[in-house]
Amino acid sequence: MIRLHGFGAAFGLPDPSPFVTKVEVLLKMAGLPYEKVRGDFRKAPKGKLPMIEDKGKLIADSTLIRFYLEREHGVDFNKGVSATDAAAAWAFEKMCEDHLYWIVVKQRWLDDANFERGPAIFFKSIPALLRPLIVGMIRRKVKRNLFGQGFGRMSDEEGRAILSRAYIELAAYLEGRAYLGGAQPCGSDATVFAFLMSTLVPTIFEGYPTEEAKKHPALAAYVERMKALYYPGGLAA
Ligand SMILES: N[C@@H](CCC(=O)N[C@@H](CS)C(=O)NCC(=O)O)C(=O)O
Repeated sequence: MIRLHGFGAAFGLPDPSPFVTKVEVLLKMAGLPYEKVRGDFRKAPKGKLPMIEDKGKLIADSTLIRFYLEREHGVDFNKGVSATDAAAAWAFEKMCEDHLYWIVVKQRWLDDANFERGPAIFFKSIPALLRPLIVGMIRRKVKRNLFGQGFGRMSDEEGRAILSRAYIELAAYLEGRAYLGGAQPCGSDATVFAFLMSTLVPTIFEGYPTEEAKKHPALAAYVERMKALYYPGGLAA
């Protein structure tokens, strides 16, 4: 059975990492049996999660995992989807991974109040005396990554302008279609669903990523449709 290495349910989400949830939904779409295990990103081939273990191999990176499932398990995530729809869906997927993701990281990790309400729980097992040191080190690393990526150099106003356009275009695209794939979900729906949930589901985080997402009922309706299909028993299931 495939083992999906993630961080474990948190913030009302199946996993705090949308990349892990993306892979979980891909596995559900493929109908492949899997079990979720608590991973250690320091032991992962690319130093990040998700990764999967299958047939004695470790495969890292959510997109490479998708390619692996297509190649090794013969899954066609775009079955019945037109080439034009698949192309647009792929572009939206990468918009979520390269824009939305980093903005959410900034919201959760750099804002002190959000950090205390959220990611701080990941460090609770560290002895109290050491904790501030480790927390400070990791938050500085996240800040450096955000600076390198670019959103770390932007004001909230600038980040909001870019994110709000992403939501406007996505909501417009979803107008009149149930899924990115059309009448049925395609592989990229796993991604867009996971990333939209990261702003729409947790109730503990404040800031513009959540405020902007809530302006578009089409996005919330889309998340509900996907939830009903892939998490009918609730997000922890
Ligand atoms: N491109 C990777 C991104 C995965 C990723 O960024 N994972 C984060 C959690 S959301 C991580 O493990 N970060 C640990 C680190 O950067 O040290 C994918 O698609 O799987």
